[in-house]
Amino acid sequence: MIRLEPKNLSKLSQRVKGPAYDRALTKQGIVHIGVGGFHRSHQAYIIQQLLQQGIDLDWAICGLGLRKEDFDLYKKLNEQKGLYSLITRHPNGKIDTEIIGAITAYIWGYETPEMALEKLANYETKIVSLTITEGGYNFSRNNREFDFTHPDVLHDLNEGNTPKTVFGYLTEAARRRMTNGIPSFTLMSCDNIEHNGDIAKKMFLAFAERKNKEVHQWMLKNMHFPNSMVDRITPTTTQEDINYINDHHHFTDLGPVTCEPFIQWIIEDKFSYGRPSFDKVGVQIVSDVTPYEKMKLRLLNAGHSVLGIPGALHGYTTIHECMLDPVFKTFMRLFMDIEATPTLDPVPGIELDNYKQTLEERFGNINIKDSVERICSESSAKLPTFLFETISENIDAGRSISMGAFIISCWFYYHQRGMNEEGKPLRIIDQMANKLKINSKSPIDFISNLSLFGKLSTNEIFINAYLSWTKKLDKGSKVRHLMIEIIQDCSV
Ligand code: CS2
Repeated sequence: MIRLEPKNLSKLSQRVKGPAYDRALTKQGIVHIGVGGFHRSHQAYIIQQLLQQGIDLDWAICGLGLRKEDFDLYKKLNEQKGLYSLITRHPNGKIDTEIIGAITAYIWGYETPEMALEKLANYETKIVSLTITEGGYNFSRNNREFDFTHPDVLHDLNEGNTPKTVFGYLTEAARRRMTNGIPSFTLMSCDNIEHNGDIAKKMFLAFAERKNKEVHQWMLKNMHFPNSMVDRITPTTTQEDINYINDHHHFTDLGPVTCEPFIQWIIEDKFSYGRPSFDKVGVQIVSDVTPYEKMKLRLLNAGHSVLGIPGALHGYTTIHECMLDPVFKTFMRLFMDIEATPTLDPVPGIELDNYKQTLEERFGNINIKDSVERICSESSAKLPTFLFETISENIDAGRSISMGAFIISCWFYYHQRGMNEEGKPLRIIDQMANKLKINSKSPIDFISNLSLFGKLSTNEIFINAYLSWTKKLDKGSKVRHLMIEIIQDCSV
């Protein structure tokens, strides 16, 4: 079987769409930290569309992994010299496959830190982009301040230590650029956090200020941090995806990515050292991204959790399976209409009803098989952004929080029981899993963690609503049954 690698590209081009540009002529203007499925279905795909037009050849991507766990992808991508297939699965069963060549190198900084630093400090690097996950910004939920107690952060603050964290790496890279008179790169966060650019700015500057005052001043003056809203549902790659490439296109790809057809990227025009012609490939450039990101986080991302957490307890394994159940579908829509939408600001050019309708269609895409396991993973980092703010604002405005509180009570049982209602164990993937398990002795203990639940942990209205559901679940009520109860209450 022919393998996916540069020397086979011309042969493969008869079977499947691929890079029509000469990869050797490109320069790596972007270094991306946190290459995963999402980066590869979103940013790398967009960059490929630019390169295909023969423009912006200076903006190819060098992937950078700083964690031990990045080894697996490093190995796969290095064997294929950054090439991989993107499999886009449409709701009607149509499948498009495209070989993406926009990632032209990958550095595993965990093993070769100096190589990573050199790349970050290189004058050709003009943008450093990030998908380091919601939890990667190292701030406390409670006051949104940088957490200086993290052992790796303490390690990185020590003079002369080789960095371990993204904060250590980027501050050292900034120091080298400052010393060598090289302009600052733009730090472009592509994570699902409200004001992701502002948060990145606050956290990276907080670290730099402690590490080196001069570098901190230089970053403050020269480094820009655009806010952005990024969107494309990208399930975890499965063996089925690997087999699909084998069976249908007759070549071997060690790391394909599957995604939905929908793609959106809205970004503020705040760049330190130039940017690709994003507008030529459908990226929207705006002066303020706030209303868009709030809409996406509180409808799409929260909608996912609202389906996924009770879905996992009920025994569903994918999001589309939840959507096929009228109870889950109606519940999710009611949550969006009654609890999420009132917290949103007007969104220029977007009709919210249409947006929500599109979300229902996207969630219902039967072909992408997005697992509830992926949706529930790292909920301790996701829910504070996707859901807690909505609940707090509704409390302040005297509005209903019934559905939001119900989801948190399901989340409590998810950790306490560790199994679904059919008695099947759940695979819980969360950095805080142990802590949450220990805290799940009682519903009150569960929400007592101030740095996670913030002001909700002491809010009487929230506690009462949340306990009213945990009591019912405790007495044996089934999740789906309670969802029906809530739906009926809403229609009275
Ligand atoms: C999901 C997101 O992680 C999650 O819980 O909601 O990964 C979502 O699929 C993406 O943000 C879509 O753009």
